[in-house]
Amino acid sequence: MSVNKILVTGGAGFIGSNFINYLLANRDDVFVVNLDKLTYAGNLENLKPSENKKNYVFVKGDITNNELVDYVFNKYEIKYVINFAAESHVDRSILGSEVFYRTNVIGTNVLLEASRRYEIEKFIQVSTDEVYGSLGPEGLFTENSPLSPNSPYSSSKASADLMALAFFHTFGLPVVITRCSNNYGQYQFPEKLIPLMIINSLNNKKLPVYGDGLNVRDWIYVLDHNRAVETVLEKGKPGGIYNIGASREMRNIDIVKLILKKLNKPESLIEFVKDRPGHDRRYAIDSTKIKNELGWKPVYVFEDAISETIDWYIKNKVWWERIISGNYKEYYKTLYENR
Ligand code: NAD
Ligand code: TDX
Repeated sequence: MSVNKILVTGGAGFIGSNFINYLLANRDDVFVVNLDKLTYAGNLENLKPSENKKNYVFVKGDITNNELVDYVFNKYEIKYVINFAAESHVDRSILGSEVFYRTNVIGTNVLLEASRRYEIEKFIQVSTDEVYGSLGPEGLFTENSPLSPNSPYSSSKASADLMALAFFHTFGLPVVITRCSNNYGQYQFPEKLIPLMIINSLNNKKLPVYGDGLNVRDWIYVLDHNRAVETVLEKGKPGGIYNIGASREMRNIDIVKLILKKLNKPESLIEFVKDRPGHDRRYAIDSTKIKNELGWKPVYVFEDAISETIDWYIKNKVWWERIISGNYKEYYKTLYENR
């Protein structure tokens, strides 16, 4: 299949930038338009490997802006949409939820309506395992697990999923939904667990572990997620939902200890702090469907990929120092001081 004009939204963020760099390094049958508002989480430095390519263009803008979105679809004759753009951090959604519903719900609606008008070939809604809520000690999320989101963030993502499916059922828009587990890798914004713990360790700062540290997340290397989205772009069935995961469950405290060990730092840096309100206990993904139906499977080994990720943050101090010296300081203070 030759995929051509692809609109990637949120392509200056963590997963979107890795996706664009991956796609453009591996194929020349695509033209990528990256539409990104450049919020605090968007960073064009992430796209250095792609920025000078002839089959890549960046448009700064907001997915909730109807006129701009229409202009982009029209000008670039968009045939495929991959919607990564979102407010993505649970803790920020607890501090203030409005922008989450605006971007994640209204923004998705604007993109779906434009996709109808321009009769696109496929719309991938990049969703999350968090829409399923929280698991007990046993069991896995399948695509048939009930939606039970617990945070403003995950409820906004679940809302967008339902809207996207409604556009498939009502209008026949070829929508496919992906629900991936927790990603790690290069260019992840330092507010998320793994980069936050790496950077604090490197700076000999306390490592704030929420609650008892026994919450479990199922980790996948970002490039495996990118490969899965590419597979869904080519072969995903319209109206379908695909879970994506690498079956690597870890307790938060074990991730933190692993990082400290790798960096030769003492465990005395760990500080247990007040829990996140409504903190989901455990996520774990069953990705049998995408494996059997589409032939994707993860290829990166956790131990190697986490080491590479830690090395990347060691080598790319300039990248994260610029971030943590700006508005991030205020955010960190609000969330962690006197917690
Ligand atoms: P991120 O926060 O790093 O990046 C989000 C990007 O979206 C940023 O570049 C930001 O500028 C852009 N953006 C935000 N609001 C926008 C708007 N209104 N218009 C245009 N652009 C806007 O997020 P991420 O971790 O890369 O996540 C990408 C997607 O994957 C999200 O939809 C998220 O829900 C989903 N997801 C993330 C994970 C994870 O572990 N990080 C796991 C599963 C699913
Ligand atoms: O300082 C911290 N201390 C801590 O104990 C932070 C930032 C997190 N945690 C815990 C909370 C979670 O149990 O670590 C775990 C991971 O936290 P996050 O990195 O904030 O991720 P999570 O809340 O699991 O959500 C992530 O995965 C699903 C992404 O941020 C979402 O965008 C994605 O949809």
